[in-house]
Parts: sequence; structure tokens; C-alpha cells
Amino acid sequence: MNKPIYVLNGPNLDRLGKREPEIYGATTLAEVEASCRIAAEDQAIEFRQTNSEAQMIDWIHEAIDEGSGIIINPAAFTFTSIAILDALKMFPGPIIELHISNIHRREPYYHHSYVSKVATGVIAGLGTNGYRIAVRALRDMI
Ligand code: DHK
Repeated sequence: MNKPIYVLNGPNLDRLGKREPEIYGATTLAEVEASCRIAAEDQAIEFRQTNSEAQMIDWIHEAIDEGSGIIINPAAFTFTSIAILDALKMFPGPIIELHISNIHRREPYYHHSYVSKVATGVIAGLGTNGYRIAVRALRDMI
């Protein structure tokens, strides 16, 4: 049995469904979690969300020892956090960076991702459906 896949979500994603639905859609984070668990089938999933950078780093450290792969939507930390980049550099398994919106089509401050430096792959702009696709892809990589 594989170690769990960690699905980590960054700041403000706890407001998914209500937050700028024209950009992020009406699906809630709980519904996203449910779709990830269906897509994972018998593969264990750790699904988490935090508005705290320190908490995100602690979960990445946990995944280094306990996880087989990481799917991370760092949200705004994508564009600010070298600390999260440094934590992800220590993760030995596959990492999928995920954005609900197409960040490259948005404001310039959303164009440079620190996380992409260590990501195995990046999904952006497929809406919350991107999570299900990421789980399927990661399952084939672990
Ligand atoms: C989510 C956020 O919170 C923003 O900071 C990013 C990302 C985009 C998303 O599309 O999932 O720019």
C-alpha cells in the first residue's frame, strides 16, 4: 500500500465556492476534497488547507517522511514564498503544482511561480476539475 498523497491548499482557498466565483467557480473545497477521494480510489489521501505559511511548511516536512506524492495549490504563496520552495526541494517524490485559474492569463504579479522550480508538472486553468486530474496523474507516478 502506497503512502498517502498530500493535497495541500494555501491561503483563502477555505473560501472556495464563495470567493470570486467568476474566477474560481462555485465548487466548495469540501466538494473538491470529495472529488479527489473518488479519483484516488484505494490510494490514501491527506487533504489539507491553511492560511499559514508556517503550517504549510510543516505539512511539507511531514509529507517528506509520510507521503508518496504532493499536489499543492500554494495560492498566493506561489508568488512570494522561497521558504515553501526550499521545503519542497527536500521532497523526494513527484510534485504537481495546481492552480484553479490560468495564472499566466491574469495580473503580472501572478506570472512568476517559485514553486514551478521544483514541480514535476503544473496544472493551471482547468478549474477545480484540475484537482481530480492531478490525483489521477499522480497515482500513475508513484
Ligand atoms: C489561487 C489563488 O489564491 C491566487 O493567489 C492565485 C490560485 C491563483 C488558483 O488559481 O488556484 O493567483
